[in-house]
Amino acid sequence: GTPNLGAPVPDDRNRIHRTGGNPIITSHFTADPAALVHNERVYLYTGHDVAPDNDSSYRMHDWLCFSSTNMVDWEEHGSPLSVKDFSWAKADAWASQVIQRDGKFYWYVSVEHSERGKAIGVAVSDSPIGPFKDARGSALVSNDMTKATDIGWDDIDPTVWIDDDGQAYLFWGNQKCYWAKLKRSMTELDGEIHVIADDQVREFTEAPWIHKRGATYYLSYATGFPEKLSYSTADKITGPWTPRGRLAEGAQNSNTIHQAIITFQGNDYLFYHSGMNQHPNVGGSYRRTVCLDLLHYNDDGTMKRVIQTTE
Ligand code: FUB
Repeated sequence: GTPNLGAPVPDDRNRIHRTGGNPIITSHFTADPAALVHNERVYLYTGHDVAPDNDSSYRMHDWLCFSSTNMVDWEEHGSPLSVKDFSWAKADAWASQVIQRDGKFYWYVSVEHSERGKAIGVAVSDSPIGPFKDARGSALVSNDMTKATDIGWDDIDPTVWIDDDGQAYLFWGNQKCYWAKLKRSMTELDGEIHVIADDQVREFTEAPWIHKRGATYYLSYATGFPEKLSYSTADKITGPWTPRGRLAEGAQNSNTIHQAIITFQGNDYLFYHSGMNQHPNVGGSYRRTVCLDLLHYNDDGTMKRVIQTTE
């Protein structure tokens, strides 16, 4: 008979694919997607893997920006921000996110601090495609290396959220999920750093991402290693959070998966990265590539599991 190509499969998984095909970016190896909807356009901010094929370490010096009006065609906006733009940082353009407030765009990034391990910085621009410049001249979040209890690698993977009352929040972390309020300026923490209890974000590895649907807050994150995606929900941005299980299995050929979730023109989308090949180039855990699939909700507000599409 005739193969029933493209028909939805009758289970709770998302296999319908109307995004132009994975990977969505083939001009560079890209990782750690973050997406922003602004003026009917989706801005995609990514890390930039430049490790040679035989290298087993992250080689990441700058971030890239792309945009699309249809989720199929992606325009390149080059590299609007680099580790070099932070005088106090020395390496590792790791995961990031951009948010708009009061006509400005704030780009929160993970970097290696010159003296204090992994740290979070923030850059600012009048435009979503830059140019961006360091908004502080110092780290927004970093370790105090004089304290024996400080962990050198946990201040990574910022995600930022502005709640309905205008209060902004920063979530981040590795192994532990932290959050703090941000001042209206968006460039200073406001008050103490909180740690989400382990049983509220089970097996949390890294890569928190906040989104809201209706009255429900969703905190998605990478779990285990090699990473899968899981999520928790809450009635308030400050928690408590209830684990809701798996959002996606691991990404093809990559230890990490780092996701971002947006709604655009009535559809919900999951961005993540995989290690799939970009013919003729070989992909992998240090040569990743941003992918995109549709995301669907069940009637009770839980998210259907997303299966990576590979073509
Ligand atoms: O890309 C470097 C690091 O790997 C990110 O900060 C993590 O989320 C993981 O993807």
